[in-house]
Formats: sequence, structure tokens, C-alpha cells
Amino acid sequence: SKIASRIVEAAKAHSKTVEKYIGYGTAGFRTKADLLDHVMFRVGIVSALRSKMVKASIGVMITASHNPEEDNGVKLVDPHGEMLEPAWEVLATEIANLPDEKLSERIVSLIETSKIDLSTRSSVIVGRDTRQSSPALCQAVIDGIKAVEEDSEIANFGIVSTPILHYLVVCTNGGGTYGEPTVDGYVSKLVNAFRTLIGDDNKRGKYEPSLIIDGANGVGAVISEKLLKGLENTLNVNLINLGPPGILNYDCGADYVKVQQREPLNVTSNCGTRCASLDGDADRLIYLYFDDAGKFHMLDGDKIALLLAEHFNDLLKKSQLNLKLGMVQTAYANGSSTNYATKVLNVPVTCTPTGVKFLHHAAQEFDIGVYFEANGHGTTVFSDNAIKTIQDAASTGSNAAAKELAGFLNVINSTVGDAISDLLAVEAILHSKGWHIQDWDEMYQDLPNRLFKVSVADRNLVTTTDAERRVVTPEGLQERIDNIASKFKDGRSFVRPSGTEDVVRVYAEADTQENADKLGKEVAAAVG
Ligand code: NG1
Ligand code: ZN
Repeated sequence: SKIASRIVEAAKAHSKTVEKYIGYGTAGFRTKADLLDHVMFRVGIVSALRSKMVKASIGVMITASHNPEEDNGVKLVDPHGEMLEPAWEVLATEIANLPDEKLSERIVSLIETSKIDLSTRSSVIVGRDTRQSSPALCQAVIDGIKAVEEDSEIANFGIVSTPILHYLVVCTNGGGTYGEPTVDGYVSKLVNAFRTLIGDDNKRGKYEPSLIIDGANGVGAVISEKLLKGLENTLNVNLINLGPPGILNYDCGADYVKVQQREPLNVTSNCGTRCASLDGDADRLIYLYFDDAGKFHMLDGDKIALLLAEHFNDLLKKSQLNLKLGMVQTAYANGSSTNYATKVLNVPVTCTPTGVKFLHHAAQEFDIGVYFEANGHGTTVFSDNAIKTIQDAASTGSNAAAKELAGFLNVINSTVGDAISDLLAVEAILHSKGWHIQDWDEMYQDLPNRLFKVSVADRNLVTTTDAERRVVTPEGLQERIDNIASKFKDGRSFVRPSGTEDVVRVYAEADTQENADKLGKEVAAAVG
């Protein structure tokens, strides 16, 4: 057939020379950049076919997020901005790993079994991060799309953040109801929403409109620069770690700050203001500051989630709107944050397994669903009912709290966790409350905690249940963990196989850092 011969021809420039098996994990395909050319080409083919099958635009994002510069990766985005359907993750993995000579035959059989109508024009939206390897890998994706159909509609947006790519997919398929499907459309949507929320006076109480943004030397810096032009008199930002010659994610960015529990490069203890660290593709956000005594404080995804939940809870009470607010966390959420939500705010918390698609899905059970991973990835989703109720109340004049909620509807990128949109939401809340970052930090005190990695022969021998909080196999392990944890005040520990690294992760928290470390070490010994 014609398509088979086109694929054979195009594949010559992207032949599979790598033996390593590469799977589509929670973060898509991700490994060393020089192993990915054939994977990208094949992902291009898969995206074009998926687009034909669902008769909508599909997104392809080339990035390895917070990983080092020499890594890269790729993720597919389904029409409503959600992660790729699981069955197609399996399919993508199979196709990525086929030997060259099996490729075209498999594609033809896929077209037949899935009844893909080749006369539907493929439409793919492509974006990439700032890595040096990204342009060539992007071209490989485009070659794959064109191998399926020379005349495919390809919208190549060049350097964009992962959340912008999700936004573009949603806007394109939604016929513009969510926003205009361009980077400028995204920037002006956020700028206008933020300026409306802040109003005429950008100072209030202890809130000062100045901060440092750590761009992780990646795309977050590029986008922040565009956005800040529109916010010149509203937010006073010192943008650091702007990119080359700085190395992507190296000693900076959200993951570095969260894992190392320290400030990024180019921030000092006397910097005099708060700092917001983005990760390499700008979908994670972590805040930090130094107190008057020079002590470092970090405000992670849990603290961000609680700030949002508390404020939305307040606004719902004040506006007297009857909407159901809830939160979604994973087992990695600090116990104090869950406690604050359920006991102090009376907001229900759902716990899901690791992976944003699970959190996103669970959040949609609420009218207003705030979800965050502790590592700073998250957002808020609003039900159709919530959007209508809030907009109706806001348009009828005097309900100031409803108007403020309507402002948050616009500033929040509900399609996926978005560091820049989350940052604006946090700043708007601190402004609304007249808070210093220290007031926010003191909402609750994190329990000391520690994360360990244990290398084992086969990490998949560890299986879990109850949103990864309890071990099923190996038999007897959960009982041992329970016994160990019961010896520590506020002790909580769980283990699970990582979805992105060849390790078993051990999490431990307790009343003191010493106890958290000790608990974690004992549990790690029981695992390994
Ligand atoms: P794994 O490797 O499955 O623990 C890590 C993060 C997740 C998520 C994914 C995808 C932790 C403990 N785990 O997953 O939260 O971000 O990577 O990038 O941070
Ligand atoms: Zn990221």
C-alpha cells in the first residue's frame, strides 16, 4: 500500500540503531537524548494516526522536564488536554520498540484493526523545550507525521512550556471557548486575569509585589519574560537562571529545591524576598524564602494546595455559593497538610496513586477540585456547574467574593499543572490576604520527612494497594513496616516501585528529622 511504502522510505532517515527497550511511562518516553531519534519518528506516526482516529488535534510535547540537559523525552496529549489513553500508551511502546523491518507492516495492521479512516486529515500540535537536542528530535516527529500523510496539518509552536502545549490542544479542539490557541493568547489571558484580580493597588497589608523567579535555565524563563512585559506595573520580578550559558536544571529549578531542600543557584540568604522556582518545562512550582535569622524555608506543592483550598473555601463561604470543594493528594503529601485540610478546613481529601492523570481525574469529582503532588505539580479544576454558578453570581453586581472566584477561573490553567499560572494564583491570594510568605508558611508546620531510594533486583516484585499506601507483596513486608512505624511518634512510612526509575522509593515522616531518617532507614533495610 501507499502508506506502507511511504513509511519504509521515511524510516530510512530514522532507523532504529538502539537495542535498549524504551517504554511509555508516567512521563511518556524519557531517556538519554541520543537514544530517541527513532522513538520520535514513530511517535510522529502514532500521533497522526491517533488524530485520524479521534478526528481531533493531538499534542506532542518534546521535553524531559526536570531531568539533566542530556536527557530528552516525549509525551502525547489527547484532545481535551488529558494524558494519552492507556491502551495507546501500550501501543506506542510496542511501535517504538519494533525492529525497522516490522514497522510499516504493524502500522498497516493497526489502521485495519482500529478502523482508522485515512481520509480524515491528521492534525498535530507540536512543542518542545529548550534542550539542545530538541530541534532535531522535533524534526523526527514531524517526519513521522508526514510519513502518514504528507499534507497533515502540523502546528509547530517551537519552544513552549508543557502546560502551554496542553492549553493549545484544548483551545484548538474547543473552538476557542477556553482561549485563543496561540502563545500570545495564553500570555494575554493570564496577564488580564491577574491584573483584574490585583486591581489598582498592588500592595496590601504585608504583601509586597516583588519576588525572584528561578527559570531553571529553561522554557519557564522564556515564557516568564513574555508574561512579565504585560505585568510591569503589577509585579516586580527579578528573573534569574535565564538559560544559556546557565545549564538546564543544573543546581536550580523546582526539583533541585525540593529534593536538596535548599536554595537554587543565584539566590542568597540575604536576597530579602521570596523566590519561586520553576522546573525545566515549567509545570512544577516550589516557593522558598529565608527568614530574618537566615533560616531556609521551602513551600512545596502541599503548601500551595492548602493556600488555594483555604482561599477558595473562604470565597465560597463569603459568596454563599453552594459548590463542593475538595482536594486530591498522593501518599507523598505531608501528613500535616492532609490534617489541616480535613480537620481545620473541613475540606475532603482524596488520595490517589502517583501520576497526575490519577489526581486530575479524581479532582473532577468535585465542583472545585484542587490537586497537587508534593513536588509542586498541580492545578485546580472546575466543573461546568461551578463555572456557570460562579460566572452568574459574578455578573450580577455586588457579590465581590464571586467576582474574585471568577478571576481565579481565568488565571488558573485547568488543563494541567502549570507553574506560571499557579504562581500568579499564589501571588493573587497572598495579595488578597495581605500576607507575607511567612504567614503562608505558618498555616501549618510540615512534619519532618525523608525520601530514600532502594535498588533491588526487580522493583516490580513490590506491589501495593490503597493508593500505594499499603504493600501487598512481598508477603509480610507491610506487617514489618507497621511494626517499625509504630515505634515512632507521628510515624508514617510507605514503599512503592518508582514508575520512572529503577528503584523502590521509601517515604518516612515522624515528629523529628532524626526520627524520620531513622524510620526511613529501618524500612529501607526491610525492603532491600
Ligand atoms: P515515580 O518515579 O513513579 O516516583 C516521579 C514522581 C512523581 C511524578 C513522576 C512523573 C515523586 C516521589 N515521584 O514518579 O510525583 O512527578 O515522577 O514525573 O516525586
Ligand atoms: Zn516538568
